[in-house]
Amino acid sequence: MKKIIVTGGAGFIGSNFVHYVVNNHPEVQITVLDKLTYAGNKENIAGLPEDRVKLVVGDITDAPLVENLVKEADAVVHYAAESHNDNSLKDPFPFVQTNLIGTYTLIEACRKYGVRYHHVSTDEVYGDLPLREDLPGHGEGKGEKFTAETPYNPSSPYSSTKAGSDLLVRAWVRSFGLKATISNCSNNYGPYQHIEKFIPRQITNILSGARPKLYGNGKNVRDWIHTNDHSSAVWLILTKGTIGETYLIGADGEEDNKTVLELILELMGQPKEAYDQVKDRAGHDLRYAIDSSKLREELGWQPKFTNFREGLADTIQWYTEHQEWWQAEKQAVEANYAKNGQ
Ligand code: NAD
Ligand code: TDX
Repeated sequence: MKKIIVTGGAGFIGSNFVHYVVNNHPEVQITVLDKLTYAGNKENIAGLPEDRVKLVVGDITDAPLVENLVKEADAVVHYAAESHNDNSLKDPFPFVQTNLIGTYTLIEACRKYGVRYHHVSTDEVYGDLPLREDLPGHGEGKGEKFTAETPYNPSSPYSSTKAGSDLLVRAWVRSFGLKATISNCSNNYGPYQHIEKFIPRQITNILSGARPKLYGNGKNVRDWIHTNDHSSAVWLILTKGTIGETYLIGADGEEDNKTVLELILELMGQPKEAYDQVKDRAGHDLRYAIDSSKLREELGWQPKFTNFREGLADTIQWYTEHQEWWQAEKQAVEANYAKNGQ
């Protein structure tokens, strides 16, 4: 595994993965293929050694470009996507184009040149779970977290296109012998996350003197994982995973949104109630929770960044120290939300 292509390597999770590989696997050379949409930023991978990381600005739906890169590579790790649920509710087309046609273009090239492929996906393909408080035994029983056997049941245009892309990969493995693995991870947090997403939006609101915005009653639960733990899991699956298998990645980090917001407010020295409740998201998934025992037992993976309070404090510090990274976009992102009453 000497030469890898990382699609979406200028986005949030992809760029953290590029940093992870550069820091931990000195023998690996990385080509980042990224369109630099509003969510991609070449600053995210600036300053890395030029002999190890090359950025190609291009679209994963561009088949000739993709083929030219893939034929020279040992593996493709596919992160590029349209990734924000709220955007997918306003305009689903780019999600269909990038998430479905883009994945199709990559797996066709990998099949043609016999290249190893890892598909990065989300727990949202499984739909949502009831809140623990509504379950007998408060959700400790079997079947109350997502596993690789949970039926697909996506809710939003975003998650349905991710689900479709996973199914393309599964079919290419079975029908064409594509050398692929799939991972479905829970909600990531950490540096370089776009300020449209929940945690960075609230931190940058407070830093800008605006009030945080909580959708609905804030009881919705997300299973938070530090993006560095996601990176270590993807590297392990890429190098030690069984072809054709799906691995769920999660670090037992369930928290409801109101609790996360109150923790951000506390860590930033604000009163607990200094936020606005705004219009709920249409079709808002209630709870996600990952059972990652397969990854832990078969591949020996363990998350390292499991102290959420500490991870959040570090993330707040990162946004505080990198205001030039997000400030130019803040007004436009908030104006867009305001149009929707959020
Ligand atoms: P992001 O929106 O921050 O980054 C996406 C990147 O893909 C950007 O750099 C963008 O420029 C690039 N891109 C978009 N369309 C492209 C195209 N057509 N061609 C080439 N590049 C293109 O997303 P993220 O949050 O870092 O998510 C990365 C991946 O991880 C996605 O596949 C997402 O579904 C998955 N995932 C995300 C989370 C999460 O919590 N954010 C959790 C599980 C899985
Ligand atoms: O301002 C906000 N207020 C709020 O209450 C925003 C932006 C979000 N929320 C809520 C909605 C969700 O319950 O916070 C939760 C997290 O929202 P997002 O950051 O938009 O993430 P989510 O919709 O859960 O999806 C994320 O995790 C799974 C990523 O964006 C996806 O790419 C990934 O697949």
